[in-house]
Parts: sequence; structure tokens; C-alpha cells
Amino acid sequence: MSPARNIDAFYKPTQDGKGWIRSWLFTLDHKRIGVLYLYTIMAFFLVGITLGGLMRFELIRPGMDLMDAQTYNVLFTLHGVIMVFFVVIPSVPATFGNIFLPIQLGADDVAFPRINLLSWWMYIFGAILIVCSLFTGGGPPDTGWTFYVPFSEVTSTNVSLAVFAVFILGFSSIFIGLNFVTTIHRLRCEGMTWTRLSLFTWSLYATGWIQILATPILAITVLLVMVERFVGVGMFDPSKGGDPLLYQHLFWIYSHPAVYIMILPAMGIISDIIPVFARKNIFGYKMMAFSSLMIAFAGSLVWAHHMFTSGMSDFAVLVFSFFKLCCRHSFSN
Ligand SMILES: [Cu+2]
Repeated sequence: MSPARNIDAFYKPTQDGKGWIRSWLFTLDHKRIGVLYLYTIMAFFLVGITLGGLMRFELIRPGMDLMDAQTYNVLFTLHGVIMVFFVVIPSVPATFGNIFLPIQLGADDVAFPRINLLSWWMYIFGAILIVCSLFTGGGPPDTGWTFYVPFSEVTSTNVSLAVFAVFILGFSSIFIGLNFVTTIHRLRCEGMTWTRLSLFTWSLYATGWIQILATPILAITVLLVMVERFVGVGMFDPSKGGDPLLYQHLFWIYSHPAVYIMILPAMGIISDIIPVFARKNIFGYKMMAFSSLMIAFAGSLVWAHHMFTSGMSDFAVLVFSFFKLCCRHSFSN
């Protein structure tokens, strides 16, 4: 029995049910942390689709119906931030990944149960910060979820707190990736060789590397926006000698691979479920596993397709068009 399990037993509720909430909030059990994530993510999903619904209602006919332009921009931003950072990025890895990865590996738990719990608490902390940003400073942010400069530096709304929340959420995501990669390397049970891993595990492995390598870039970039708002150092704001294209590059170096954080584990689930119900072995297991890794790798080379009309050099447009073309044809995404 691992030390983590002993501590978890310490937090078991007593027979009269006392300590039940504490047993959940401080659990080190990967399945329970997965369930915690599941319910909090679903709660945010409801908030996100409500905001999205309000936006659609506003657009149902021309002119202003439900809200003014500023409120619309705020809903647009919150909807984006919630759906991207609070829902789709943690969605599959934090819930199904946490619940099934150790089971599929034959491991007791993930490699770092305490960091796993910390990851969920960072997520909650980030959520609290986002809520605080609505009521403090210049009010809720109105920049869109991409926080594009120079607008995010000149707007009087509370962008600083919102980007700090994204910074904190970044850590939540990095911790999950770190845990999964370490678990897959170190805690596979006897006989669980690399070519026997389930394809869901392979997809989480590829996702984990993206989370570890790409998320810090976003975290530092948005932190620089905050620093620039406070100190005015001139990293991204052209009026201070900064480069807005630099911001876009750094932002998309993370935010394009983030697409694969969302889709790879979902494809892994499908690759596991269909063969079971079709009662056949999956075709090309090794190539499927390899292509999960290659998607993670190639997905890290194509970020500037989000910037084709941004004023980047024609040569850069050519190179990134070529990379994107290669990606489309080899991995169909
Ligand atoms: Cu992209």
C-alpha cells in the first residue's frame, strides 16, 4: 500500500457521515479527483453555454435587443475563457484520464497524488480569480479569450486579473500532464510494455507532453501582458516599442497545440471503444500510437495559420501554409 493510500484512509468519513465533504475536497484518490473535476467542469459548461445562448439571442435580429455592445463583448470574452480554459482543455484528461489511466496501466494511483489534488485546487483558485475579475478593477474583461494586444493593454477593464487566472489554470493543466507522463513511464505494472498500452493511454501520453511543453509558453505570455499593464515595459504594445505580432506568435504556439489537448484523448477513447464493440482488434495499433505522438509533434509546428492576415511576412505565410498542408494530408486534421 502506497503512502498516498494511507493518507487517503485518514480522510475517510466516519460512520455517522462526518467529514464527508473533507474526504472529497482533500482526497488523494485519482478516481475521486476525476469525479471532482467532472462535476466542476460540468458546472462551468452550463455557465459557458448559458453565456453563449445569451449571445445567440442578442444576434437573433439586427440592432440591440438584450444588451449593449460592451456587455456583449464581456459575454463573448467570458464565454471564450470558460469554454476553452475551464471546459475543453481539462475535459477528457482531468476526468476520464484521471479515472482510467492508472487502472489501464495497472498502477495504484498516478505518480504524484498530492500534485493531482493541487491541480484541482489550482483550477478552483483560477475560477475564483475569474469571478473576482468581474467585480474588481475596471470590471469584467472585454478582450475576447485571446487577450490580443495592444487592446488588452489599453482597455480599462480588469484584464490583469483575468490573465492571472489563466496563468493559474495553466499550472493546473501542467500538473495533470506531468502526472500522466511520469505515471506512464514509471508505474506500469509487470508486463505492461509500451506496445500493450491502450490507445487511450497513448493519447494521454501525447497530450501530457503538449501540456508540459506548450502550456508554460502561454502562462509566461499572459503574465507578461499583466506585467506590461502594471509596469509598462514595452514587450507587446507598439506604442511602447513592443511587438504585437510577437504576442500572437507566443499565444498560438500554445493555443494551436491546445486543440490537440482537447481532441487527442477523445480520439483515444474512440480508438478503444470501437474495437471492443466491433469485436475486432484495432487495425494498425502501432501506427495509431505513433501517429498520436506525431500529431503532438506536428501540431507544434503550425501555429501561425492563426496569423495569415496579421501582417506577418509573406515568406512566413508560405512556410506555415506548407506545414499546415503537410499536417492535413498526413494526419487528417
Ligand atoms: Cu490552429
